[in-house]
Amino acid sequence: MPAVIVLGAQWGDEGKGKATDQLGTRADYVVKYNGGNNAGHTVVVDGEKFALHLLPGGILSPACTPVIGNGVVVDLKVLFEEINDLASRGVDTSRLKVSANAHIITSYTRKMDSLSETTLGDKKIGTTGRGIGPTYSDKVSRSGLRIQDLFNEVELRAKVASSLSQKNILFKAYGVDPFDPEEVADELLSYAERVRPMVIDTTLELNNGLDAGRTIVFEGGQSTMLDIDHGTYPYVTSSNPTAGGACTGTGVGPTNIQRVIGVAKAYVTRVGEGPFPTELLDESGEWLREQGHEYGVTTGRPRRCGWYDSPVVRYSSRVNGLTDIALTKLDVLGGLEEIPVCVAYEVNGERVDEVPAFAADFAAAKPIYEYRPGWSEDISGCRTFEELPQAAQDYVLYLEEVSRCRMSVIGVGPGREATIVRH
Ligand code: 2SA
Ligand code: GDP
Ligand code: MG
Repeated sequence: MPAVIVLGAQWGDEGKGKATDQLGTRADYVVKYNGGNNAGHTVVVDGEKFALHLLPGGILSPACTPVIGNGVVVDLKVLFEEINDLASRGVDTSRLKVSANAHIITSYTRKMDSLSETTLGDKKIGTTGRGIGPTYSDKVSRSGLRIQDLFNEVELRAKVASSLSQKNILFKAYGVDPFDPEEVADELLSYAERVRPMVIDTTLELNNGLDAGRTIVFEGGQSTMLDIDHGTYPYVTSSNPTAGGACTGTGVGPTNIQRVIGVAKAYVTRVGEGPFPTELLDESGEWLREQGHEYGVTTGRPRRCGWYDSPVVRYSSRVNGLTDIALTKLDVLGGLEEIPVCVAYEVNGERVDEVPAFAADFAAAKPIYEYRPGWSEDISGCRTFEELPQAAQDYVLYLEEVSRCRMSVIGVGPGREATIVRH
């Protein structure tokens, strides 16, 4: 495996952290290619739980080099808090590499995020409030700050002053205290010497690594349906979690990528606002939330829960060119008499088999369900497909058929070991 992408096939929190960590134990590099500390990836190693936000999954594997790629947005305060936290738990973080081209989240882009949510009112996106959107807006409008700017004080101060000359007008108009450019620059510069040894040309490092026969796992943050291009716009994040983002977010070409693994939960969750056809607003949704411990890793928000939506996973399979699906949290469904699976939608009285291209149609989509028999056994100890109860095997085979992608790995618990590998 020269290079493998691991990305979310639904609306996030499918268990990408566990999948990346597992592959990371065998890879030379784990590279984060999009997003920032909006992500929350849980990894459980020997019963010990780690919640990673900005640091790539590979940080927990001693032989792996974790890399923050150019497509990531970096909050330096959070970066060092996370490094300190892991170091205090005995994790060696010295191998971390950071792209000189990654953009920096600032105190003012964080404030823009919360201000924008407040002014949107009941049309708010439900962001994590980490400054992600405004930092990517600055990147795209060519007024962003990059990690390399930390090493040229004069330039950095000028860039901060230029950016704030416009933003402070907006802040004042909304009754927000303006930011002092010198204070903002001082804070950013206070991290410069500490981050300097980590900063390299990550694109060159990764391509040289590939030439030398090394292996890479690309770790997607958020998920396909939250993608700025392919997700449920505007209820999306501001980056490309989809497979193409792994190339643009790292500078590694698509011809190096051998497998694209979509991580999909055996049901669906979503945090934040936006359409979600199979959402359960009744006690079944409550049941899934409690059984699956569905609360945000970054914000603690309760996740919205619903049944497996196969048009969404088919869509994901298509836009990412998935070669495999890792199906997670199958164990959570134990105890149900029957399990609904969405196979198509009804939109304005008509059956629609695929995710509609028009947002208004997706917002109006009602799920059409097929019902599969459930199982009552605890499957968390199963380690082969054949050990699963027949109904659980049949459920997986059915999901495989309706999702049109092979399900190569099945998760039956949060730990590294609670995994069934089929292919
Ligand atoms: P943002 O902050 O601008 O990226 O928010 C835009 C939308 O993207 C969603 N989003 C997420 N969805 C699921 N999980 C995420 N990470 C955390 C976790 C979330 C948390 O792992 O639990 O703790 O709440 C994540 N990050 C962003 C977000 O909900 C908006 O819908
Ligand atoms: P990510 O953002 O995709 O990495 O996922 P999160 O870490 O936000 O949420 C997934 C949650 O499910 C975490 O608490 C994981 O420890 C847990 N998890 C992952 N795979 C499984 C599984 O197969 N079964 C169970 N019960 N929990 C899992
Ligand atoms: Mg998560």
